[in-house]
Amino acid sequence: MRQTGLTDSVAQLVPAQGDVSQGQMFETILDNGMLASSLYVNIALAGLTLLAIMFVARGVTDPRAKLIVVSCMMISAVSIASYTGLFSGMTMSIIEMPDGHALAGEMTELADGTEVEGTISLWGRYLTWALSTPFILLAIGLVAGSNLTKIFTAIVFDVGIMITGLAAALTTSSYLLRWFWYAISCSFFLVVVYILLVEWPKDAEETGTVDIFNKLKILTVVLWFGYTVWWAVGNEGLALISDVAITSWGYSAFDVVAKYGFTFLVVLYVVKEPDEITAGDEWGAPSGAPADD
Ligand code: RET
Repeated sequence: MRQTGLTDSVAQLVPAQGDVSQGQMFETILDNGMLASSLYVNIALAGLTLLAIMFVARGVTDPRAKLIVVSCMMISAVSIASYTGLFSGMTMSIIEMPDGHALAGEMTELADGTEVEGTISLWGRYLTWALSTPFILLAIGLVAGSNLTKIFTAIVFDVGIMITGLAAALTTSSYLLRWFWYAISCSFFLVVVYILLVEWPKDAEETGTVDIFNKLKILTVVLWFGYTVWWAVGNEGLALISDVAITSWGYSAFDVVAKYGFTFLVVLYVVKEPDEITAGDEWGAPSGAPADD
């Protein structure tokens, strides 16, 4: 069937998938229990986290505290949507690795027994990250009491990490180019690390949130480096871990702490509405709004 519009453009971007349909991809995931569970565990945990936040934070009244809570809710909401995209076979493809890659020439057997040339790429994961990680950084930046410039800078470089990571994962023309994209992505990552390790600690010190900020900072920096190293050793990089399901489970294990563990730390701190976090009823109101007295 002819594809149109957005699907057409995506089809041009995503390396040729031969005749593998979305249905065949979906069946193949279902058939691979380990791969499937690495995805639905994320959907389930995100759902439970959302429910838990709704319950724990139902009494929060301060608008600034609420913004941090909403930011945390978005981490899970985005994950539900984008992992459903992956699970349904929509944002994953069979791609043929370039010469030089350890999995070049590899064949994949689909659930219906057909053998196709290439390996499974869960490229939707990078889209997920591009949409969910900005909310992680927004939450930390707000906890640190940082300014718009630094929060914006952290977020745009973060989106840059994920989009160039997507490019690294989808490059099939040259093995070297895959690593070139990876290097670009890492340089964006260093900007985020700089903000986390140098800029925001100063802000958190001034704001008085240094204790909680330090926990979030360490958790984030350590785990985010984990993702970076995992890519290099996983099936898309050096393929020291060549199995797509194990690679996927590694990311999901990081996710549990980087998203859900992180969310609990932030929300449990914010619901107490400490003075360092709150900003009063007028916060964020249109500047011309009449005072409430
Ligand atoms: C990639 C590969 C290219 C180089 C770098 C990467 C870093 C990824 C990171 C991901 C963090 C994801 C999180 C997800 C939570 O939902 C794209 C793996 C630097 C830091 C926190």
